Amino acid sequence: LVDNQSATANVTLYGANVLSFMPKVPANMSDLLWVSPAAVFNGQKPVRGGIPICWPWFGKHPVDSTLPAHGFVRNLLWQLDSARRLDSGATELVLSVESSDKTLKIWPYPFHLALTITIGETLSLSLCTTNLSGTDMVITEAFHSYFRVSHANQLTVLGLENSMHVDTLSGMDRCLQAEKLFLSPPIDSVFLNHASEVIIEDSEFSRRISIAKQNSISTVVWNPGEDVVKGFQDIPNDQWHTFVCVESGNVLDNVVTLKPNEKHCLSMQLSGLLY
Ligand code: TA6
Repeated sequence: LVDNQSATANVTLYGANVLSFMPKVPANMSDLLWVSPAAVFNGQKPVRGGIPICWPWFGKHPVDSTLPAHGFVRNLLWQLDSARRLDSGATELVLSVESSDKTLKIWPYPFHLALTITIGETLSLSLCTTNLSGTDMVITEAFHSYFRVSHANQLTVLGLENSMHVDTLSGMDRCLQAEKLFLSPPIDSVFLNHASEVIIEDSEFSRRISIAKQNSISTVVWNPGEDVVKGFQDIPNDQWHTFVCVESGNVLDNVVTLKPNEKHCLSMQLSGLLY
């Protein structure tokens, strides 16, 4: 648990998941992040909520369906390399995980992966991949962020305009996302070639959540809706509307290729504004 002058936050080393972020300014800003009341914390299954790290692939493994969805680092215990207070008063945590015999069996590439979390008036995450193999490394990745909202079908998502929309619920055809997005779950949409800030506008909470990002050209918007949620043991059926996932990463066509010894950092900044 981190509690400084700007915010409180809760981070678990299992999957390097930021489970909670509550800025202290403006006062009474409720948690920006959502964790399911039925989340499992047994170290056997990723916690349903917070900001799960999808790496080194997003979604189903492209070839081997027996491999876990969204890669394998959200199922690993990460190590805490450092925790320090910055001059700004923010708290900086560095967590990391490296390839091992276990990971090399799943994915034959030596790697180092570090997550730098900066907890201040905004929450910043930077996921840095270093390719320790002697060949090119191709990854997809995402911060699979769960945001707490008033009602998932009363939200507007701004900033996706002019990106390429892939509605994974109705096939994989691509069309231009011309307008801002009015959510009506179920939704499982990928926005490709999208690099800009996204705003979740939640009028009932009078809150805008800003999601800014760097080195990311994909955004995914997901909410299962009242039927599909029944297939998730760790989401109560009557809670489907209390969250939306807006995921910042590089997915589907937007793969990242790292040369040997190359380092790539996916970064994101979250902040809440009351209006
Ligand atoms: O981000 C969208 C998605 O890929 C959905 O298709 C759904 O599977 C969701 O992620 C949750 O995946 P998980 O493996 O965390 O249950």
